[in-house]
Amino acid sequence: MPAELIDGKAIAATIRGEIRDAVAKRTASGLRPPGLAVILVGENPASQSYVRSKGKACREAGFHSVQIDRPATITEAELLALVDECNNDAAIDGILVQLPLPRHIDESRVIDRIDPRKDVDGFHPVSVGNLVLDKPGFISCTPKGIQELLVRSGVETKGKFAVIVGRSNIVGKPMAALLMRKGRGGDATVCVCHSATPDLAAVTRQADILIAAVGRAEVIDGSMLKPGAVVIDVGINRVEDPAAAKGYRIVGDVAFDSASAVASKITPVPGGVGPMTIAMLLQNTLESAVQHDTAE
Ligand code: BQF
Repeated sequence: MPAELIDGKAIAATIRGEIRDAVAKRTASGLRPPGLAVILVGENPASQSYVRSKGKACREAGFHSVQIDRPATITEAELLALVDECNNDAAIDGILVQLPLPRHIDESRVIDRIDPRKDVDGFHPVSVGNLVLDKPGFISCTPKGIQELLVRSGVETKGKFAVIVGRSNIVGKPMAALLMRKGRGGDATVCVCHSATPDLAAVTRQADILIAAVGRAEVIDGSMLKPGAVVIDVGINRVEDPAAAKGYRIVGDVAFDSASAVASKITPVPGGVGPMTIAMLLQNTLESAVQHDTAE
């Protein structure tokens, strides 16, 4: 019997509906809609597509949505000045600088410039510190979305052995912090594997919950899983496929068919983690707006 599908697209749509209702209530009572500013530098097609999806999701939820496009030739100083403008704009609750940035710009310097009260991507060092210290603050959208996916799919994390493959700042590290926290969607025993892990399969075979965030196509297969494991696939990889309409198709970090034969639950790619990332961006921006109301 193949694994049950964790339908991220459907769960994300439910969450976006909840957010839309909350926004409608706000505006009906005279409060302003949450505002998100997305800064896009250059013309990376994947980035353009991600930014479009974010703007569309914002508009559908009733947010005030601003997209700020700048050429790849923008200087770091100009970009920092733009972040400052957004920091000082009272209609903006969330600021997102789409990554990656051109090589001549220091990403970390730009992220550091975002007011942590508007850091809806959760990438600022203050946000990361708050997460680890269990203090209130914004949580990186992809790991937050994965935790929400597990909770809403009825996957118990407490007391489970969770293995994360990949140690990035955006997924692996914050995912580990979230799963080891106390409470809902937490209380797991967490292990983080990476390129220097000697026998990856020996570790992944112990996982009750496996989170694949490697960034390489289909490197996790069924032989690396414990029977009944819950598998979350964070990967978005292009593989050439002459038979596909665009000449390529998108696959995850998990070999889906092989893994599905062993796992109890699994997320698809596309339609798994990706849509949850967008839903959590909206949730963070709504939370930010609520914070800004009470601060006035
Ligand atoms: C889906 C991202 C790598 C690097 C920078 C839905 C998205 C993706 C997939 C999406 C991602 C990945 C985003 C699906 C935003 C997630 O249906 O499977 C939505 O828009 N994402 C990003 O902004 O920057 C990235 C991945």
